[in-house]
Amino acid sequence: MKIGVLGGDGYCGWATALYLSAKGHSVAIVDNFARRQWDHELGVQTLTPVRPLAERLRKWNEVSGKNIELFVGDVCDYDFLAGFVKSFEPESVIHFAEQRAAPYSMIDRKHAVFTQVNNVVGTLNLLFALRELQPDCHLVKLGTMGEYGTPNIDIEEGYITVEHNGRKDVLPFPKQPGSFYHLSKVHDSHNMMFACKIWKLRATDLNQGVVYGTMTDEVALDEVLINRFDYDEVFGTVLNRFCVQAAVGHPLTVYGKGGQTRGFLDIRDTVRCVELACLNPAAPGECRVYNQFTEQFSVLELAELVKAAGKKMGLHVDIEHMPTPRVEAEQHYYNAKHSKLIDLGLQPHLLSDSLLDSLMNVAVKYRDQIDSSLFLPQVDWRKPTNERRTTLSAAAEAIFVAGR
Ligand code: NAD
Ligand code: USQ
Repeated sequence: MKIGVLGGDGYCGWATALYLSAKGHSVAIVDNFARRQWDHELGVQTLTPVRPLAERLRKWNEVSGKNIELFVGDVCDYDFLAGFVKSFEPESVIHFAEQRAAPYSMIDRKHAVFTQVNNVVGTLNLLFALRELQPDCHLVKLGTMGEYGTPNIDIEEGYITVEHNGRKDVLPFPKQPGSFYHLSKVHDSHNMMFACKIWKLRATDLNQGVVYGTMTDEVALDEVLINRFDYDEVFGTVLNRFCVQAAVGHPLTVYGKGGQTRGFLDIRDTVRCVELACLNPAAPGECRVYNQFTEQFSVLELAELVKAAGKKMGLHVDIEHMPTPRVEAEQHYYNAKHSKLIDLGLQPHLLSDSLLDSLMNVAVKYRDQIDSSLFLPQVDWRKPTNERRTTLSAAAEAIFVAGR
């Protein structure tokens, strides 16, 4: 297939682009390198030595003999995006190109506005470009499990049958997201459902859980291909952070009681899920939703697992409960359905099999690069204005100004 990977310089996008290319699909990456600028803005760096995209693509060509096309630009720039769709003519577009950190969206007003403009406008532009130029193309869009929040009932895959006053209907599952970032995904979901209904576009919304790990078969071929491993308080996801903290003997930063339960998946399952969605496209007019995760854990369970894995490696690991900077339930019911991708053939990698190889070993290997000052949370959901952080990167500022 001809597959466009929007956000292909990022964590999920890079692993996915290489995996699909290795499988023989014809792949093009679209990215404006915004994420690299946000790292500079915050003064943070991924643990692993991520190379410039052009260098990564040259190395991929050298080791695999395959070519990935590159379109550098902003999906919020309609002319650029339409130019990509017109020239590449994708059969599937995978849309990863958003600002994806909940803490980044909660820094202050500017970062909240920027996150929602970047994410919602990018997706709207894509919907319009597909309608105008490539209406049969299947949109595979990354949503998030966090759109649902933590309701006191089972979470379905996108839709729920409701009986009310003697009548029955299938309706979108209620959304109760926990950050302005997660809210941007809810807005995207609504825009996609509406566009599929009125224009008969075809779309799959992949409500992904928290991704962990850095190694995939393709990334492991050469260090120049290495993927991101974020561990700072803004972009670092919880399991990656705990492994890096364990590697340098820093107590694991469990927010509050640690009963926050989420769905998790290995990056190797992210790439496979996306491929399964592409190979089994939605029908015209259909906006289907898959919950994309393989196992659920509480934050405290993860901390205990990392502590035990650390012990096997001779590391002494402590767990520290600290006041949560977020507004979220610290103990709650959580049971989210996730069978649709399994039904399509996903064979999950389990955390118990990959914790040491794919995570702890990488954290220990790059231990010298770890900056412990990035561990403690500074972004506080209850106090959004932090003067130190009110400067946006130049690219973000331009989008903020355009969208305010
Ligand atoms: P990432 O920040 O590593 O990658 C995102 C990429 O998109 C970056 O390379 C960035 O430069 C690019 N980008 C952002 N805005 C853009 C724009 N306007 N134009 C062009 N390029 C743009 O993020 P990730 O972890 O790879 O996440 C990818 C997607 O998956 C996001 O939509 C995220 O919400 C979703 N997701 C991620 C996780 C996770 O744990 N990482 C979990 C669930 C869902
Ligand atoms: N947490 C800690 N200690 C830490 C870091 C986080 O206890 O040091 C807790 C958080 O309070 C939260 C949970 O761990 O309860 C998960 O936090 P996270 O930062 O790993 O994940 P989150 O903010 O939810 O966002 C990440 C990705 C986002 C994606 C989302 C999937 O950054 O792009 O959408 O995971 S989900 O959580 O299913 O919505």
